[in-house]
Amino acid sequence: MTLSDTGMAERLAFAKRTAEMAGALAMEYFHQRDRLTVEAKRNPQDLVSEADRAVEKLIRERIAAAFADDGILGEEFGLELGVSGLTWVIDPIDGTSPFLNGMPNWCVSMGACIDGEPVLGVIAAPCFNECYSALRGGGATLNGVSIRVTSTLDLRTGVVGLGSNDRVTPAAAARIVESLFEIGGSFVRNGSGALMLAYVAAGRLVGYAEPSMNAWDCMAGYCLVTEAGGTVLPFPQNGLREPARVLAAAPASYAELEQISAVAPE
Ligand code: LIP
Repeated sequence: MTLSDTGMAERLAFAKRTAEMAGALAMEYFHQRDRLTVEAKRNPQDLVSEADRAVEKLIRERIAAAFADDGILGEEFGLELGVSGLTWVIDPIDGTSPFLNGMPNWCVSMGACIDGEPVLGVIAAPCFNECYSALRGGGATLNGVSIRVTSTLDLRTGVVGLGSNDRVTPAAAARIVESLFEIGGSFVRNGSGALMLAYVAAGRLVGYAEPSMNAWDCMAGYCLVTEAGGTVLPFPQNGLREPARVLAAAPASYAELEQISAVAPE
């Protein structure tokens, strides 16, 4: 299944505008965090507030008005099937924990898939005035300027992004860190997998690894990394419903990072 180049170009322009609007709404909530009602989902580290729901509602309403035949999968309101062959994959606020704790490392992530393959990615980070975007076959940009994965740094000279959650045993997560340290590597975990994938695409991180991640956290970032010349571990063709292992890196570092991060989630 494919959509016309025009159709995809229209969706990219729409996604950039929508992510900008969604980011502005999220910022309003960000500046009023003390008034939010925060709920725990799977555990006390897996949080949600009305900010997440309101931002996803805005995005879904705009998609329904502009591309009524497209499907939508969002973190907070689930899956609505479409008939166009394209499904939007949305995380309204990726990095909910940093967001609720007053830190700037969060983003709005809008991906789109055709037959389970990421074909569009827009990640807006309002606190940094940055918007990453990519269309399959069209390259990746940061605020309109072309970006590429690093061709100079590796696992020993650069920094790796890591993610983890309760679906991964503490021992497994620690083993990844231990293996990275054993080769003289270094890592960051900023709480937003989508934003760290965008940093891989921009050459700021050498790679990103997370043993179990949801589709809405990674599909936009996967499109960005691929279009920036990086390598990604394909997300399973399971309808995007179940979490899966996520791995993305500059090509020269991918195999070694795959080996270092190969742990089984719970
Ligand atoms: C987050 C992901 C991150 C993961 C966190 C959390 P959220 O998404 O971006 O990779 O490690 O546990 O799931 O919940 O902030 O949208």
